[in-house]
Amino acid sequence: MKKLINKVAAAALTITLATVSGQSIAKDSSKPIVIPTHNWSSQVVMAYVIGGIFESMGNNVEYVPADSQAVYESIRNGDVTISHEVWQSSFGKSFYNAMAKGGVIDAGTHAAMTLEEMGVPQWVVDENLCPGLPNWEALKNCKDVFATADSGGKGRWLEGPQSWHGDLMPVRVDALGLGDDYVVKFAGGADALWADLAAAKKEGRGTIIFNWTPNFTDADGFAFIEFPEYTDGCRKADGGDGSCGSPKGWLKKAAHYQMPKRWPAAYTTFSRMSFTTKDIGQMAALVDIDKMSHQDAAKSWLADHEDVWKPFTQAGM
Ligand code: TMO
Repeated sequence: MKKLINKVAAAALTITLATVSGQSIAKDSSKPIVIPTHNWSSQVVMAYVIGGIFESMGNNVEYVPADSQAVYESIRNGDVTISHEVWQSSFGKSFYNAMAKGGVIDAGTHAAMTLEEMGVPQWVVDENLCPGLPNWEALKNCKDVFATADSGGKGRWLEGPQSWHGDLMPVRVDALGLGDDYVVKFAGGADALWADLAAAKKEGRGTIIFNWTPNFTDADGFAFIEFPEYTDGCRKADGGDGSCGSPKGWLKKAAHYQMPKRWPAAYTTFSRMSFTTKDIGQMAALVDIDKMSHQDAAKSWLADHEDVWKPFTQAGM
């Protein structure tokens, strides 16, 4: 009797496996997968990298320029299919707000850890332009080091475009009691941050800019300022007083909730995608150092790193 049961069980298992492998060849929709592009280099290059990977699998893709906060609502309602760089500090709140309304899924986390923070080029620390940096309290004695023509005698923080995280830094300056000595100016785009880095180096002047890692600046050395530690709820938008730094954060992927059903193969691949600090730094450097177009950078990256991305497409093989 026991033997018979085993035989029956074995036969059932065989049938189950056959069925599962049969179902795994579900076909993706030929409708385009919509991939958003934002206004920093790694994100745009990675958009074309991921689009290239989907195309290599026979999928159709479409790219749309999108606001980096509003995109989560667009994913929720299906106008955009994915977001491939959800940075915790800047976009975590919008991502989870959209998810809570229904329609956005968490499609996994990249290997790279992230930080989005104000800082100075490493040489500013090495040459001791503001003794005590990168501890934030050193700023109390250095406003003149960071003054610029447009800063009204105060030290200047050159923030990224306001679309990235609104009044986060102006609130922080005041919350830390630095408002009398520092003023926040918003850059028109990421290129203005890199232009200021280059100009400051040439002129030998200190500069405080918003920057992040992974980025192309990882290679040169960039010192992020150490502010009071981030804790859940410390920001003004979350009910706190705002006197905290940014989290050492995650980098996630998001998808429209119907992507797994409409494009099962592409979704499986997307969920397995995980880029490292090195991968993302390379994608940014191809544009910001090598001056390639985003599309050419993506082609070049895909050609040189098949060992990284091909395995993402080979689930269950
Ligand atoms: C969202 N960003 C990486 C520019 O901080």
